[in-house]
Amino acid sequence: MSLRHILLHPDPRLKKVCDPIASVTPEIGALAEDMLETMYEAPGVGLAAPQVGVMQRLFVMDCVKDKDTAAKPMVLINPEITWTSDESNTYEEGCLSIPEHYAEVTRPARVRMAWLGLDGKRHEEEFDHLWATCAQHEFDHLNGKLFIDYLGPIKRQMITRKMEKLKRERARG
Ligand code: K2U
Ligand code: ZN
Repeated sequence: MSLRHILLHPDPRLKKVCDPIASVTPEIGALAEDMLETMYEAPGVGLAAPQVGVMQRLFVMDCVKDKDTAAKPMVLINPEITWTSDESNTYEEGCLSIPEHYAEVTRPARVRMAWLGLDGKRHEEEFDHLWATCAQHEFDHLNGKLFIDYLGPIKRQMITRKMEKLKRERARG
C-alpha cells in the first residue's frame, strides 16, 4: 500500500470525464487499496480516482464517523445512479482537491447506486445522509464536476484564484 498525491484544483485532469474500467484486475485492487489509505490519512470520507490522477471510473468512501463503530470501506467501480429521491438535503461540502474551502450544496437526500465490486459482482444500495452526499460528490468527480461548480461564478472564481495562489506558494516551496 502507498499514499497517493492528491491533485489540487485547478487541474485539467479534475475536469475530465473518466473512462469505464474494463475488468477488475490486481492493479485496480492495488489502486483501491492505495486510495483508501490516502483517504483515511487525509482525512476524508471519500476519494475519487481522478483526484489521484487516474482517469478511471472508481471511487472509495467510508462515511462511518463514530469511533466506536467499525469502519465500512467501500470501493465502487463503474458506479451508476439508478434512483434519486425527490427530497433534497443541503450539506456544507469540502473537497480534498480544494482544501480549506467549504460551501453549501443541495443534492437529493437519498440515492440508489449500482456498481461493480472488487469481487467482480454487481452491487446496488441506497444511500442516505452523509453517505448520499459523499457518493454523489464522488460520482461528480468521475464526470469532471467539482462541488464549486454548484456555486455562483463570483464565489467559484474567488476560490479558484485562492487555490491558484496556494499552488504557486507550494511550488516555491
Ligand atoms: O472527494 C473528496 O474530495 C472527498 C470529500 C468527500 C465529501 C465531500 C463533501 C461531503 C461529504 C464527503 C472529503 O471527504 S472532504 C472532507 C470531509 C470530511 C467529512 C465530511 C465532509 C467532508
Ligand atoms: Zn472532492
